[in-house]
Amino acid sequence: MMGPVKISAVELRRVHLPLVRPFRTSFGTETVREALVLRVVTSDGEGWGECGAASEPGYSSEHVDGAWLTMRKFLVPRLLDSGSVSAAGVQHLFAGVKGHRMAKAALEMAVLDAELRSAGMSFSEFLGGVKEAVAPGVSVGIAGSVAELLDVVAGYLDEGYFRIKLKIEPGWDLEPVRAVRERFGADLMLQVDANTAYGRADINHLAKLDEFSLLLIEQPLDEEDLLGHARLARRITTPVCLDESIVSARAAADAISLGACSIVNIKAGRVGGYLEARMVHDVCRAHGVPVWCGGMLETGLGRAANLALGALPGFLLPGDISATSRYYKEDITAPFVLTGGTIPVPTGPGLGIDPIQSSLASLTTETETIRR
Ligand code: NPQ
Ligand code: MG
Repeated sequence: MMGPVKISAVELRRVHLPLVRPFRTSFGTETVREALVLRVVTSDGEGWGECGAASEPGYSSEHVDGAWLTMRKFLVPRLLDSGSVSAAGVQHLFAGVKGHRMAKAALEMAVLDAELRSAGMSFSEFLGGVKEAVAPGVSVGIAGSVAELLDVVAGYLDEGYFRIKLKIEPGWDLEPVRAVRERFGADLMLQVDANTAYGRADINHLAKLDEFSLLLIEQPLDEEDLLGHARLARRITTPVCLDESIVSARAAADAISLGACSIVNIKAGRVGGYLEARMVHDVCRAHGVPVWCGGMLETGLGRAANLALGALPGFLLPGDISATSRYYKEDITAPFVLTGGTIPVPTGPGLGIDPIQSSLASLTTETETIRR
């Protein structure tokens, strides 16, 4: 049975995971994933959480230092003062704090993990997962040249990835997409992600992507520009998918009603937690809108939770859930690997995976423990 947990301490931890290759997007290049992971200590166990925020506020307004401060100063005291708390009640405790969804999501994840570990139930079972494994997709950064991009994509296809997502930006769009489509053929599941790099004036240009039969174009315009996305969606045949704009189940419902998207990328951090992520899934499913699981270069902890989320029935497209080796040589957990072309959804209690203490220790650059 699930029941509330009493939290006695929250341990914040900064980890540095070097990437196996630089990851370039329209908003910058990352060579090391700096992540904020945390542990809640309860009366009968512990729970682990991970914050999606990056070092810099390039993807969204949140970043590691900001999330750390927000947790220490505003969020963790509310958890510690609450007596006992259930994951379902965490957002209510945080209601007086506006925004900071990734910081809130990380704490909710840890409380949920603690609760589920105590109850002996997995994330997937709790969320309503129906799949035992998920099809892996891969997000491919902007390359130095088209030749280099083709080599990288060929490597991922050899490894068994089902779907390729190319990062695009003005000046790196039609040519690389054409080259990948020509080299790998019409059957390749191919999509693009602009991370808000275009404007409404680029609508005619983006329409030129239609000839490549892409699965979707992800977040071409500003995160606040739902109307622009609706106009774009009427002008092009490629389905429009939103990522950055979808910050809640309500935002998803509004975007769908406006015609701003016909597919939704779900990231738990961006929407404030795995419970809100499930609601985004439910809203989209009720509208017949397919969803897929986004990625934030998670450690094994976030990757485990994303696998559970991706097991829900509305996740109809392969997500940005890759094997650990796509990003990291060493992680804080045992690696997730492609087995028989898919990645198994963890089945153990909670996240179903634990940090490896020696790896966690060697990759950690800072810790802070907050007690009652
Ligand atoms: C996206 N993720 O879908 C994001 C963007 C992204 C897998 O494409 C550090 C931390 C670097 C988070 C780079 C993928 C990141 C990051 C890109 C997220 O838009
Ligand atoms: Mg995206």
